Amino acid sequence: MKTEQHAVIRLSEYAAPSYAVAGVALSFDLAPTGTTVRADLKIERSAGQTGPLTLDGEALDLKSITIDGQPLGDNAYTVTETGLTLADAPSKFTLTTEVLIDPVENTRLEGLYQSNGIFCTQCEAEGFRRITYFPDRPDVLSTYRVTVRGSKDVCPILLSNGNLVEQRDLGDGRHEAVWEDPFPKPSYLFALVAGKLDSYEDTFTTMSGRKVDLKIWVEPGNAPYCAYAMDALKRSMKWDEDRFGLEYDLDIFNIVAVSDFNMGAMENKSLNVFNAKYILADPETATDADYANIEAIVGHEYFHNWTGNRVTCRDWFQLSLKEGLTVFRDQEFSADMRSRAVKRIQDVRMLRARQFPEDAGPLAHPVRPESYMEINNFYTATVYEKGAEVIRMQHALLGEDGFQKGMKLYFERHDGQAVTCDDFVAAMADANGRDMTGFKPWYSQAGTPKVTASWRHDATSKTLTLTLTQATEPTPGQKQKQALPIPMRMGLVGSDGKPCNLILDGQDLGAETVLMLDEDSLTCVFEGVDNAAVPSLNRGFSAPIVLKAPYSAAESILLMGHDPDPFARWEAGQQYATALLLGMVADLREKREPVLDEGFIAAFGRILTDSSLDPAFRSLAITLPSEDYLAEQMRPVAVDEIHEARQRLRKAIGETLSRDLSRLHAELADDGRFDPGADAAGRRALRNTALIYLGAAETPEAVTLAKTRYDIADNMTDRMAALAVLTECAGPEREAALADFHDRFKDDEQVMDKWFAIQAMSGLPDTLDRVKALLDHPRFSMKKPNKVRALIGSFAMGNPIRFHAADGSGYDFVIDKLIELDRLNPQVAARLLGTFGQWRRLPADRARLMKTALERLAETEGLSRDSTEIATKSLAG
Ligand code: B3K
Ligand code: ZN
Repeated sequence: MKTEQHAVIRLSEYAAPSYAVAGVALSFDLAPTGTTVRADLKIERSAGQTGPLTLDGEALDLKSITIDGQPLGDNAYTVTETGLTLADAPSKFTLTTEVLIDPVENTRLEGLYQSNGIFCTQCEAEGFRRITYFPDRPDVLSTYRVTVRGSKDVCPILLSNGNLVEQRDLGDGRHEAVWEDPFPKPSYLFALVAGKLDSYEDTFTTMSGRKVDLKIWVEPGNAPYCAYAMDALKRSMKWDEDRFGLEYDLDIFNIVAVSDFNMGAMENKSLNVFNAKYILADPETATDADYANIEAIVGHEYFHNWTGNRVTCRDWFQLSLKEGLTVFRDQEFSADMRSRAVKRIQDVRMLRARQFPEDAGPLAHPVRPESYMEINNFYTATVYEKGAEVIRMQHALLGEDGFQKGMKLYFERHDGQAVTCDDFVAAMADANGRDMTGFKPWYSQAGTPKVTASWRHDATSKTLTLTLTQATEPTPGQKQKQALPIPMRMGLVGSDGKPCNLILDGQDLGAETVLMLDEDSLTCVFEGVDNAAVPSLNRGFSAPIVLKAPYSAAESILLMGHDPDPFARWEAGQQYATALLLGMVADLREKREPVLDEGFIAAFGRILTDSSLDPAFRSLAITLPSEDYLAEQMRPVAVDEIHEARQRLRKAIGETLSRDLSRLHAELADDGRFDPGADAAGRRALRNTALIYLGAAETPEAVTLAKTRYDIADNMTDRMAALAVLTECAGPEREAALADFHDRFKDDEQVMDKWFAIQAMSGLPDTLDRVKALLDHPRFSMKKPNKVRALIGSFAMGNPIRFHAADGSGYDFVIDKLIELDRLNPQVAARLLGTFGQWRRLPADRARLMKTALERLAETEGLSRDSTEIATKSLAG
């Protein structure tokens, strides 16, 4: 494998930039295959710095270069595939370059590209260097003046960051717009969009009374689908004022939705660009999960205006400085808008599904990584979601007031700067007069700590002795692990179901406390415990750890029914289900008939019918842990038995609770008026979970019920739930529903993604053949990331039983497509490739097949840096 050609970048080698760029003037003459970009950069050597001036630049065709208007001789500069170096640059000068770029050929979707005829940019992390020569690093902050020229027909709308300062007709069928952004920003926040766009408009008045024009720009005809995103934006703006005291800082805020985008969205200053999937919604085409995602992502990008844009990262190793913090902020926003308990459960499920496997696999890295080959590979669940947990623990340590004091100091000190994670922790510490040094290893140590709990009740002394022990497995490049400070929020639930008072060293702490496990082990003796109380640990998931606690079935049932913390109630059910399912897996492997635990099903039934509980919570509480989660709990992973055990338990629940499920299904029918709010969505979720369990019983009545629900559905949530049941049951109803769905939505780009994905995730044996056939569907294209993720990504990541087919056909198929995709869009290819890192966890036969497929990709001539890094680490780790 040719890894030598890709350099490794290290945090330890960070050096401040030798030149500053005080001002940038860009002018674009837009044309699909030959756009000219002229850049005038006001450059100044930084005090005390020596050395040549190196500007990054890739895939640029340099047409001219001058210093202070004087053309440069050929030996005054050198141009390579990655940049331009000026050996003897003066200490203060204006550098002017003119380059030609090709937006149409740009299938990487980094830099300037076209999506459905719309010009658009994506610069984070290092896309700006594909637009012009520039020190493309986040610690070079400049003000930008951007002139955009384009055809009035093809590009009636011309947008960039900041304020529109001039607009004129050029008389030759072209026009120009000039935008100025008064806030200094790094190049990764630059954006330009031009094309035929409709707008959906509104205004927001900030807390100091300034009126802000809000515009969401979409492909023609899509404006009616922007109402929810606009509402989410206005609520985000208000929430950031109310909770964080942060006000928007310009008079205009634009969002553009495009069809082809490498990720969810991008927080460019005052010109956010979104994957259309996270903007467009109406009840017929968007599920409740889509609505929730739109709210969260619109919030997330908006919140970046302060956490990311006003204060940015010094270098890309500090990515979590803005991402972990902004995820924490968007999670809190959604929690304040919806049910806090439900949001917390969803976030933890996501962390366990995506981040825990990452932390336990060959790509494990700390929240603040120490090295990378390709930075785009580090927009990970660890940097984002674990990063948010690291912020959440600081919030818990300092309390809301203390945390807000820390945020205030952070902005006082660093507004307009590019800083580090250490600067953030220092602001938190200094604002609260606390030493937080001990907390910092959470940023630098990879791996999920495992905390083992044990306890003993002594009836004579009326004490309960609780011991907590922590250990973290080695991760690639980090053999030695240290004890981390683990805040463990906990309580004791008496055998009568009532909370006990916690008395430690004679001190009454009330019903709940936070223990700090900051060494290998901690033992606490709770006094005055007169019955065999059960510890309820890591309430609210106070620390991102794996907890191993020896609960008996009866103890789990007690916590499921009585824990005052809703997260802990949910967790008790999940852990009970996990133990039960893993027992069934062991039985299946030993060819024994698995034991189905009736006590467990009865406990599920009690939650199902407990009308005092929020329906959204009930829906989550009766959902079994995923196959991937179960796989995480065992080595080697018994892929087939996990699937089989889960199917059997689902079926048993469906059959045993069929009366309650049918009754609930009938009771929860809505009155036909769609409301996207959390309460109505919660009722739909519970009703559809009931439908899914009834479907799991696989009776003809269940199939008929699902088909009827499909036919009469008046919203996408219900339609998709019914379709999900049907796609698991071979037969005419399934084919009829899939054909109907296709006919209804074949012209809708976003909805067709759902149609591709649901077929790719079907557990039926012919799924791979179907997926292969769908590659030829006119709507499918390897150049469209959403389509690739829907069809190939859903198969590789959302269909364990078919992806891990024993003959290796699933692996071979996905690798073939990733080799093809790597040439078009390395970033998206590398993202999907990560799943091949799990080969070591599999039984020998599958491990060999998966590894062989991965090796085949690794040896491909001309493989991108992105995929090379993932493949190399996955093979080595
Ligand atoms: N900051 C962008 C992600 C950019 C990803 C580049 N590979 C979106 C976000 O986190 O808000
Ligand atoms: Zn972000």
